[in-house]
Amino acid sequence: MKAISALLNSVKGEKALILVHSLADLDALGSAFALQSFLRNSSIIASDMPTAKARKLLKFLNSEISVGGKLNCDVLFILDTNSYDMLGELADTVKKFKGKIFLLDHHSIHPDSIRADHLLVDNRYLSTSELVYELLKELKFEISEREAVCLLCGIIDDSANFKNANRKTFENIAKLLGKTHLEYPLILRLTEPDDDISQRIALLTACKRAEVERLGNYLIAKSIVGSFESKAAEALITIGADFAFVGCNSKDEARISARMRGRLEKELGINLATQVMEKVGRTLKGSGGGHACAAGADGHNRDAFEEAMNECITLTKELLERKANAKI
Ligand SMILES: [Mn+2]
Repeated sequence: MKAISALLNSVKGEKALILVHSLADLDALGSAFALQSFLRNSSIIASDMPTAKARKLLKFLNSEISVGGKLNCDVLFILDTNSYDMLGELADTVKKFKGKIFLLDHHSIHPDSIRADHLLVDNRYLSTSELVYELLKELKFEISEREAVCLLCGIIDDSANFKNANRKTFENIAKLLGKTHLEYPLILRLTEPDDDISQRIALLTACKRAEVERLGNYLIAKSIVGSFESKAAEALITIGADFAFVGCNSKDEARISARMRGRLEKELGINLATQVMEKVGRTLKGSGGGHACAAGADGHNRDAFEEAMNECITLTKELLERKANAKI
């Protein structure tokens, strides 16, 4: 942290671009706007449009980001991902980029990790926003109300409304709330998607189609939707599944979103990203990764979709059985 903050200080006047991942979420955009306030000569870029929730933040800020184009800068900051796959159409441009690259992220290091000159990748952080906030505190940089709201949105969203938060997160949230006159419910509303009927239909369809297997006291659910697979996987966990795998075999690629009930990471020592979805990503001839409790895989091998869905269940059952045997 100290080393990176010193380096940040040394480049703060240079022409910089802050690149957020494809389908930028509130954490990616929130951390990007906060970092941008520190870097005097910088702007934010992405390969495609941010998610609906992130666009809501953009509207609130009355701000825009650049989509696509050249990396016309001396220093490139990549936020909230360490995988080339997540950079969308800008991945190749980043590979060819000749300037300095900083990587700031809170995901586990991806096998196809982005080459960077300076990296701060720490999966103990629940969000890149919190990591950037700690960096700015280290730099004694006073953030304004606007950036405080951005960081709050990023932290709230990536901690799943504090479900995965730790003591430090609450300390940081309290400090950030102290910098804005906006009341917490209003900020929370900023992080909530506007009512979307197609999403609600997708979630209900996921429930209707769900197949559930029981292994001891654990319930493993799988389902298929046409879109919103990650929301659907979260919904299945909310209503009772311990593990949820929701797939979407779209026109261009097959995607599977995986979720595990939060407390099981400690209880079972299972990591969905490294022990399940990385393998499933290879089956789909793409990639897989993410976090212990929230992971995903995608690839262009759409014919292997069913096999990949079954692989999710088989691998999870194997992990659970191994755990049960270890107890005996
Ligand atoms: Mn994040």
